[in-house]
Amino acid sequence: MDISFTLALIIGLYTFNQAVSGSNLRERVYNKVKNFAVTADPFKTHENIKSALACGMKCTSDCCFMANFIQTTKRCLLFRNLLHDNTGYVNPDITKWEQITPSQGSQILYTKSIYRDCQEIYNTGCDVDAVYTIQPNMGQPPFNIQCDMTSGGWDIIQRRIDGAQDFHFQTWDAYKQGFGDLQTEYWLGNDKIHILSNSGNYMIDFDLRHPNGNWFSESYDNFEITDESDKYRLTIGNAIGGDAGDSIHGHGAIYDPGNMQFSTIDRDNDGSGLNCAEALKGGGWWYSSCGRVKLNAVYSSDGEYDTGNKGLNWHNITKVHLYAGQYASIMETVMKLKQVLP
Ligand SMILES: [Ca+2]
Repeated sequence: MDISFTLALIIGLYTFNQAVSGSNLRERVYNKVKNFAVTADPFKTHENIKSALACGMKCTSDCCFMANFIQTTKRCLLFRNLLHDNTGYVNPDITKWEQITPSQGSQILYTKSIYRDCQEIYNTGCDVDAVYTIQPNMGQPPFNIQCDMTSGGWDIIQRRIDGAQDFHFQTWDAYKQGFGDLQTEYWLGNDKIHILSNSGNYMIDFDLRHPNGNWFSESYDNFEITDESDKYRLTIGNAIGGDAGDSIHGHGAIYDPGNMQFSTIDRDNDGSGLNCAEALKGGGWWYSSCGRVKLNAVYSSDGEYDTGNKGLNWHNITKVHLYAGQYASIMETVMKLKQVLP
């Protein structure tokens, strides 16, 4: 590609991008990137596309945030999330459209602006549940997250579906970085939860599926955690609605995770003589001594909370709503944040 054509292409795409994203709340100009990997599959692939500009034009709807045009094959790949480097972080120096790896036949990238959270993406008119890239704090790296758009743009920080992903044996560092698959079961990571929850006034919602099939939920205001230097200490406000019952604050100080630091099987920061994370098969959590909520615990596939402490607990549901004569174990969980806008 000669220089004049490249320039024309850049000007064309730049004009185009300004037109489609001029109303974005967090307009952002990207720089160049040399090494990248796309960590998600494209949600759509167009064949026989004539130009990068035509490919970019395909990325104006369907919650598309990145287009990758491969000149050699004339393929146009559309993504919901943005570029990633090998650590899983979005490269902060990505470009709106940049000719990359010319030796492999030029690929040209086009990305839209990046948003602070799922609610901002939802407010652009995007209502597809998927993995998106957000940047809650402009001074910190962006990251990917599954957005619950069905409920209006919530940031999912934890999700369990069937127990395929272990949560119990994960170390402090694993909880710090995050683990699992953003498409299915995962813990977002304490560093990211810290960044997100400190970038505004966030509420948290717990969605919980009982083995009898019913979903329950409970919401709390003022959710945030400190950074690693304070061991991700939890602030969680009052229960503000839902039908699950208040298992966070409702059972007394010895069970209350509020103001507690995070503990894992290899880091005991709880208020008990035991290591709650290990002794209760509880996985990483903000244990006091110990707690009435245990959503990162060893999964119980039969829906029963057994005598060996195997199972996911939300006391007001699992004890009150008995299952097969035993305590129940929660089958599916979602922990999700949403900014309370002034
Ligand atoms: Ca302890």
